[in-house]
Amino acid sequence: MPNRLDLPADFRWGVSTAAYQIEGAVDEHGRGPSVWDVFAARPGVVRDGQTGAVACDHYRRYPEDVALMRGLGLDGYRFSIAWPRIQPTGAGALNLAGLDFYDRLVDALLAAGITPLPTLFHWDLPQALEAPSTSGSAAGGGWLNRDTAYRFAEYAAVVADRLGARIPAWITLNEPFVHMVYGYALGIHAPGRALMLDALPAAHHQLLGHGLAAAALREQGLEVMIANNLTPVRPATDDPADVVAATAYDALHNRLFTDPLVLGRYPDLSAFGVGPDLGGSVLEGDLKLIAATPLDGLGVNYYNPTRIAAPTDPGLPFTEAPIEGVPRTAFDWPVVPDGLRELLVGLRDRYGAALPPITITENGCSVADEVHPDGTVPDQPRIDYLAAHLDALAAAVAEGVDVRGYYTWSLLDNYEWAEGFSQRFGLVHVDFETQVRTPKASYAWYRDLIAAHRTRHGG
Ligand code: IFM
Repeated sequence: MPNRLDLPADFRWGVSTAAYQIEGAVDEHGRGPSVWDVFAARPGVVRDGQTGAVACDHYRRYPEDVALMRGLGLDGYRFSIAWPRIQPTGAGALNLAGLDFYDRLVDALLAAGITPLPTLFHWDLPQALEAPSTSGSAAGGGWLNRDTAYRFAEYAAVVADRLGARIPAWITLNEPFVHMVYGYALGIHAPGRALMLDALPAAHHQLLGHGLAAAALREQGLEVMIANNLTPVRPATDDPADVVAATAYDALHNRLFTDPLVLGRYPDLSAFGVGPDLGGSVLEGDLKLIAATPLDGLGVNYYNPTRIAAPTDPGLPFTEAPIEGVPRTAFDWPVVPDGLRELLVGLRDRYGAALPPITITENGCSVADEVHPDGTVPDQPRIDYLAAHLDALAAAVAEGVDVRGYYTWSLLDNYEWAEGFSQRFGLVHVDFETQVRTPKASYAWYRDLIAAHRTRHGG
């Protein structure tokens, strides 16, 4: 059986974070409000009313965090750029102080020998694009509004213009599926809209934004990626009704966000009563535009498989069924490492030669970590999780899937959206009162793995 040390010699090791989850400093140096600032301030929507106003204070403490990354021996660091730091109202005038922060961060990373891998949008939309009435902006409705896709491309172009010479590859969007479902269909995340299937235009407009931004990035000679949250979908039983439900769910979760990029078309969503124009949002030429700039890499965020059964009520064509008999994370997510192999091999089988090279842009688990009196954080469940997933990844590579790198989620414990600070995903423990960083046992394990992999390949 191949294992993680068998991953290819040029395999790239990294960690991932996102702006609102770590930066804090939400009012600093001209940053405008984001939908998350406004949403998290609403009573009852986030556990214990917590917000990302301070988070890990990374905006000020980034030199210490880059030093931690250097200690790991990373090849790459995936972070996100906060759009409201660059364009406080989501359009027009640039906030140079905001750009300067990422300029300094990029310099620090390069000095540490770490390649920056920025994500342009990880859910912190400028609030002005959501609610024009409060901001005077021309647009509104966030990603429900087609105009947001064009604003996004403008923002991508200006950021790339400033930073592109030092950063070869760029990720446009993070997890457009999760953003659509949690933000627009269920209202669990910002901007808190609960539109159910009427949220579908937010899927199309994000993908349109990707296509427009991808063209702008490519014009500057840059490589383009997207980070999709993908899941292998397993029917609960082999009953045909469960299989049909699983096919419908797979179309919504996986194919809706990958088929248009790779195949230039949307999947069949008729099981949802939705036509090919996704609620009237798809206009002539859009799909061509979305696929026009081929992806240089597909980012895959994997956490767990999904088990699907026939619907129990008429609202949706599926029901989610529990996955039993496996370990669970602190978040109660099932731990199924082989699901990663299954997902990757399934993508290769589905898209064949059209599948771009893959990078795992997120994978990790939350553990109820505590700093022990001797200063250690013994997070063995995380080590077990990472080791098993990397072995599953090596198995997929041995089966011929082209996977170029692995970025674990996350460097630091951070703000886990509606769960506040209750879910710790970091290799490094953060005391959110004092901001003291304490590397966990998994930090040393990951550092040693990266070193052992290099030694194995003569590096
Ligand atoms: O913290 C999130 C991240 O922002 C997006 N992907 C999943 C992570 C864990 O829930």
